[in-house]
Amino acid sequence: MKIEGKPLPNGVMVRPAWLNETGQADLLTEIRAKVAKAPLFVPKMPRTGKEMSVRMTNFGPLGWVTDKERGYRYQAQHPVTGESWPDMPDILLKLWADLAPNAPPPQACLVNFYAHDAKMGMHQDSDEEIFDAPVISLSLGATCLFRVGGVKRGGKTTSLRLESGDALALSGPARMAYHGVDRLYAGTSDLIKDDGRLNLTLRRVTA
Ligand SMILES: O=C(O)CCC(=O)C(=O)O
Ligand SMILES: [Mn+2]
Repeated sequence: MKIEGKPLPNGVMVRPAWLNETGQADLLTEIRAKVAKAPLFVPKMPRTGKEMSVRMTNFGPLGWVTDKERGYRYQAQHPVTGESWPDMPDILLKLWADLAPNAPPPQACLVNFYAHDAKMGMHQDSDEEIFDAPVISLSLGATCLFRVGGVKRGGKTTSLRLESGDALALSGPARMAYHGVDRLYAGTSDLIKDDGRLNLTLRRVTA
């Protein structure tokens, strides 16, 4: 993790190298087996149907999905296979317990796959029914430039590099902070081929 300039906004917490290299490789193996049953799909923007640049799937009782017709939502089934989502890897439940010991367990784990040229626009995580639990994520593979601002769109932002194994939490005053991924850096990790990146994002959805 390397912060570009300014300090992190209140409520943004980074745990550099939360997961070591062996743990990252083991988690990737586990993710591959689960993704074989719940394949990556292309999320599409509500109304316009524009494709997002990440490919995604979910683990856990609920999954976040989006399509042109029905927009952003949580559902218990994979939109293509109709099957329940695979269970969350235990190490991610440990991550949640470590960083959010007082919060109820996470219900959704978004799995975002970034090819070398993928990015994610600035957005708030706001489709949950409750916002008192943090959003916690783990990065694997290529380093990315992550950007976080305040709770209003267009305010000042801070950029930081998230490396493979780094964990990030948005909690309290930063739970509704705008954030996004501006770019990936080639040649920063050998974990995922062709400079790819995976982000696992854990969220509590209901009270
Ligand atoms: O890839 C990341 O680090 C961020 C992912 C994200 O913000 C999301 O899935 O809502
Ligand atoms: Mn987000």
